Amino acid sequence: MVGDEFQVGKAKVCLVQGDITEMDTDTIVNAANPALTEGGGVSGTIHRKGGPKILGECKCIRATEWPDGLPTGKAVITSGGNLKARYVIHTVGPVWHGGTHGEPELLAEAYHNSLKLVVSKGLKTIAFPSISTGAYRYPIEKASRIALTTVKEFLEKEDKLDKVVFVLFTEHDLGIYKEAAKEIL
Ligand code: AR6
Repeated sequence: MVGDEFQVGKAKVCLVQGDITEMDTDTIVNAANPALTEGGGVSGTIHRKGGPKILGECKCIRATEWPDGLPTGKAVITSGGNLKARYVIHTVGPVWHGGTHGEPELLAEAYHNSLKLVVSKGLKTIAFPSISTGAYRYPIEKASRIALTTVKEFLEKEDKLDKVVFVLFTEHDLGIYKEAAKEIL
């Protein structure tokens, strides 16, 4: 471990504070809504900075693959439009309803399905925001543990990824992920 960088299997797991739309990883992950519309939060910024190409591809995916909306926990991929990242993976995290409505499993699925998708496309580096911990109100202490555990378990079995970055928007959120990472990674 060097600073906020951890080695898990063949990959590095990094924890950084910042804006995910500035990342130059192969792909960044969007905390999307089932309709795959612009929305607010990280999604709003991705669409605003990435330009209309991303939304156009999202509309096409909705129409052809998920006419009733992307179910919670699933993930799809579009190009990165004007972003530095070449691709955006759109996944829907669970809305927090107290934790007894399958939220932990669904949050783990959102991370797991994003990782599976990036590997299936032959991509090597991925950056995640803290899915569900904004508008969807998932408590970040709990969510950070699920995020890190899911990534760790995936990387222990899968050796095709080089780097997984968690981009936390605030210093406070970064601190919570760092504490969880000390124990988990
Ligand atoms: N870079 C990194 N993290 C960010 C950024 C950014 N540019 N902007 C916000 N965050 P949220 P959710 C953090 O609400 O909870 C949308 O409207 C933010 O501080 O973006 O999964 C969608 O359309 C928080 O820690 O996603 C959905 O309707 C984290 O990203 C809904 O919100 C997630 O916050 C999804 O809610």
